[in-house]
Parts: sequence; C-alpha cells; structure tokens
Amino acid sequence: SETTAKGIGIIGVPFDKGAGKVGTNEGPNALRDAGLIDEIRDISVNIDVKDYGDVHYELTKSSGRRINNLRNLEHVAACNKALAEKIEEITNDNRMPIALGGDHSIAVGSITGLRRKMKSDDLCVLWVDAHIDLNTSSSSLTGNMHGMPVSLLVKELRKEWPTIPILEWCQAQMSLKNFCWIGLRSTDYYEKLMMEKYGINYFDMRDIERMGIEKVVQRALEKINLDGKKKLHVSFDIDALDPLYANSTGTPVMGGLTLREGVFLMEQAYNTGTLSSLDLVEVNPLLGNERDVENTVNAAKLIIQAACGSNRTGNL
Ligand code: HAR
Ligand code: MN
Ligand code: MN
Ligand code: MN
Repeated sequence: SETTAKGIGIIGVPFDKGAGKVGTNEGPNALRDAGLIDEIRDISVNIDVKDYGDVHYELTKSSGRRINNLRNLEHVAACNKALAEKIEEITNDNRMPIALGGDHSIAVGSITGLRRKMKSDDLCVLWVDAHIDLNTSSSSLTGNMHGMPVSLLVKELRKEWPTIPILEWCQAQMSLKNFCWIGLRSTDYYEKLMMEKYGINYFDMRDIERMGIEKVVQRALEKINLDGKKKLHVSFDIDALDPLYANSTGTPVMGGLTLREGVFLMEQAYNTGTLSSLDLVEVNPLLGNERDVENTVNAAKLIIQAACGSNRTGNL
C-alpha cells in the first residue's frame, strides 16, 4: 500500500522550550547528520523527499507576564504557529509531513496545521508515548508544555484553559474519541482522572504484554479508524521506547517498547494506507553517553523509515 500523498516533506523543529531540559533543539540536526534524508531516499527509486529545513520564529513583544505556570509560553506559541504554517505548506505541496522534534509541544502546531484543510472528523491520531501529555495549564505540576499538547487540541479539555490570545490560532477542535495512546506507563493523578472521565482509548504496556504489539495496533486502529476512511497522524515520542534503545531523552521511563515493537507499530500504520503525517519527538542528543545518543538517533531513524514504507528485509 501507499501513503495518500505523492511525496514526503521533512520539517525540522529545533525546539526545547516546552521541555524541562535543554537539548531537543539539537534533535533535527542529529537526525540529518546521521543520514536520515538519504536513507529515506534509498527506500525506493520512486520516493520523492524534500527537506523544508527548520522552522524559525520570532517572538512578538509581550508583557512577559506568566499565565498560570506555563513555562516559556511565548516561545511555545510562536514556534507552533510557525510550524502550523509550514505543515499546511507541505500538505498543499501534496507531501506527507514529517516533523522532526523538538519536544512534544510541537504536536500542537503539527496537528493544527494538518487540520486546517480537513473536515471535523477526518483525522485520527495514534499517540505513542510513555506519557499521556494531557495536562492543562492548571493541572500541570511542572509547567512544561510538552506535557500539555493534547489538551490544547481537543475540545473536551481546551474548555479547561483560560483564553490566551497568543494561542488563539490553535483551534484544532478535535475530539478525544479520535485519539488512541500506545505505550503508556507514566501518568499524573489529574491525567488519570481525565482518562476515567472521558473513557480515553489507550493500550498501556500491560496490554502489550497480554495481547502482543500486533493485536494492540490492530485494536487501536479499530478504535479510531474502524472504516479506514480517516487520515492517520502518528505522534511518536521516542520515550515510548525502552531506555535501552532510547536513553537520550528528557524523561525516560523503564519498561517500554522494544525497538522491534516500535518499528512494527509504524510498519502497520504505514500498511493501513491511511498514514498521512508523523511527528518524531523528544530525541535529545545532549543527554546520555555517546552510545546512548547513537542508539536513540538510530532508533528514531528506523521508526521514520518504517513510516516511509521501508522493508526490513530490504528495499528494491
Ligand atoms: N506528565 C509530566 C508533566 O506534565 C511529564 C511530561 C512528560 N514528558 C514528555 N512527554 N516527554 O511525553 O510534566
Ligand atoms: Mn542514496
Ligand atoms: Mn510526549
Ligand atoms: Mn513522553
């Protein structure tokens, strides 16, 4: 099967202001320096990859006033606004956007950009992560906005936010029903309450243990895209993988997906023929030792290649 878009569009988002640690701003170039673009080109002679470079943004003058405890709000707002425009441009060029993070707050711009040309129920999201990233401005214990992107994007939780003028461009108005999580093993108290309140779709590490990754992916896709008519966005946080494979990330949690499970998940997403965009976030080349960085970057490349249709037994 094939992706619906004619080509692939890579956009780097060198951004770390949504995270509690510096360094994910180095993610895009670590992936490029490791040969990502050429390796995607090597998947097939027919593959058409364009690198759109990196997102740049300027801060608009602001009071510098803190809204609740949102750390670096002005940066998160400005970067994501610029990213949403880039994603829109890439989809207008009929390419599948791949956003290289950056911390996970960039999913706000990525998904908002995708949604601009779509009808209300046309997009579903597979959120692959150790964390659920559901916090609101008031529930977050850290103030780090990479723990909040979903709540800005879905109507059920956006209503918990105050009106923030610099975030008004972000009106994705999705529903939690169109989201499903895979890989969860660390959620905050408030996030767990929301999971219960809204009957959120998820398959945690225990479900993977019981059913295996194949059944989990199949069941997850049935929950959000039963008839296969929606477009599928995968937001892949590299910390979904076990720290054995991806230790160079800001909030690693033991007991995660194997690299093989992560790659297989993405191969199955590709095989649906509905995969239309990807975020690969939270690669932090400033954390861990040299070997950790190499493993993490290589793992991220394999996941991205799987999203582009790479075959593990070789490409013709
Ligand atoms: N839930 C915590 C918080 O709000 C941790 C966020 C985790 N960081 C991520 N996101 N990498 O998946 O801060
Ligand atoms: Mn080549
Ligand atoms: Mn995340
Ligand atoms: Mn995470």
